[in-house]
Amino acid sequence: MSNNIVFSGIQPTGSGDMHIGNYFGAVANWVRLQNSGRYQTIYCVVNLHAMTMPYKAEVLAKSTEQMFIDLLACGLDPDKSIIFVQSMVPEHTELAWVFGCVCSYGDLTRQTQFKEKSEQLEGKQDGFISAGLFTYPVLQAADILLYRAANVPVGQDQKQHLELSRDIAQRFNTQFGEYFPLPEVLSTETPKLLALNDPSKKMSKSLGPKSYIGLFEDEASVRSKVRSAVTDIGNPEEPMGPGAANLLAILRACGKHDTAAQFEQEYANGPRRYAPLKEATADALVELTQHMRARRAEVAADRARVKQLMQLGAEKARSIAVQTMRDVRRLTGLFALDY
Ligand code: AQP
Repeated sequence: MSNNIVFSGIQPTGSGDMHIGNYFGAVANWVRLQNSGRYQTIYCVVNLHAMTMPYKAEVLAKSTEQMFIDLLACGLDPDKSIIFVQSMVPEHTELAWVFGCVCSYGDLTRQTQFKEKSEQLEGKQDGFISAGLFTYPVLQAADILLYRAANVPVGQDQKQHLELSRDIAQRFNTQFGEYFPLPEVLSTETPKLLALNDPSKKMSKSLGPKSYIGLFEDEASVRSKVRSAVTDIGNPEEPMGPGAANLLAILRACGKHDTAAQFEQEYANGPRRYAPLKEATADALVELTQHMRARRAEVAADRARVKQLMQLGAEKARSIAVQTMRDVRRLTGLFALDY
């Protein structure tokens, strides 16, 4: 069962800043899909997911609004897409409970994101690891399937969770009757950017600001981070290391295909000097972040409109979510007030 419904979400974690991994791995594609006119696109700031790691309430509230603004600045258009905040549609958590009962404990224990994030927490603060972090992929399946979306544009790190969403949909359909589509990943050409300071890991908000370039970061900071990005020593006898390849991937993602091809040709024919590559990458990123900062300032200037769009987006999302939950309650034998 396939359809043209697209759903994806982004967490407002940390300071709420989107990084270029989020942008090139997912959000830039969200905008393309929206503008293609071929899909019904639904995008969400998944603030409930951000609660699975230690956080402060006042920071979460601020960064949720900031992420909503940032999505508009990236080119999401409320006239073309449904854009909303997850906690404003309570049906997400209701469906997550139902899905928790058709998802096996064994499948959840095999999720690598839980392993990685719980390792990050071990030894930190009081070493508290929430059950929410463990059941995170169940809520993610509910996010997608509440809108019966068959298409999910995400980065490579989310592939395993998507497979679990398919298993959950499949098990639900087998037990209660064919209802949910089996969602598929829509990947970009940049499905995984690596951390600048440790290219053995993916660029990630939770690895701290040295690992990523924020999409709205200022020039001095962009240049300094790219300058100190970890690369190999440029020995042509050795294969190129992942750090240098990551810079080439960033250049290409910024649309500088010719420059990237020139560097590749140069490196194939002789020693690899990375200073010019770093400079070109920084130039491309400064161009991008300057443009994004200007867009963000424009959107943020009208806060009343932002609040209104948040409300309207949630109302549109909810009109679909309520219908799905009505069907799900009927199929699963649950009583409700309207039933
Ligand atoms: N490094 C990356 N390269 C390509 N795509 C990426 N994504 C994340 N990191 C990369 C994609 O961005 C979308 C939104 O991600 P998210 O914020 O919901 O969660 P995440 O994947 O956990 O991103 P972070 O930065 O690693 O956040 P923290 O550290 O807070 O968990 C997703 O589609 C993701 O694939």
